[in-house]
Amino acid sequence: MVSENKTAVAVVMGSDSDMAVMQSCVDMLGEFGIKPAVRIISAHRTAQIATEFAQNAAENGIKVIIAAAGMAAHLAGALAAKTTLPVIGVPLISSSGLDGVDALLSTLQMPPGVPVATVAIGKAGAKNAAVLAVEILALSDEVLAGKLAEFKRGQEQKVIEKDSALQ
Ligand code: RP5
Repeated sequence: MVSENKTAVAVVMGSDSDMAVMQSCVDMLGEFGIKPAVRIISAHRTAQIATEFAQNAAENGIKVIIAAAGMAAHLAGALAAKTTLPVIGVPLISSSGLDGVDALLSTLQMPPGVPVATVAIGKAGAKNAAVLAVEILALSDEVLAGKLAEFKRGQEQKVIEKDSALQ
């Protein structure tokens, strides 16, 4: 069962400066009982380690890789180049002054044949990366599928309650 595999998801980020945002991804995975492997690996500063991580990920039990970076955000693409696992890219806002659009395009604009499933910039994207990873894993995990359905129902209920409070 995937839900019993504590390392089914890897959350990789380019720098420790990305952790503040990516903690929300880790927390969201935690809501589904998933404790990810969390790594700081840079596509540029530790390129060899990035390659080795991606090459060995499947063998190490990883099913989905979430990769987050800012600036020239090549991490998700660099990992996707070296694995057949699904890679979810999270573009982050950095000190570049470009509001994360630099990272968005760097993550998103992959050549045909090497996809990176790119989510929104920043914290919203970090949370959605976790939900998307759960959705992928839930395809072959009934327990996780149940938790996912419950999560979606809870989300719906919250909006309904907020709407009712306004009436
Ligand atoms: C990227 O460069 C990292 O993902 C981070 O978002 C950005 C800046 O890194 P630091 O200079 O803060 O380490 O590779």
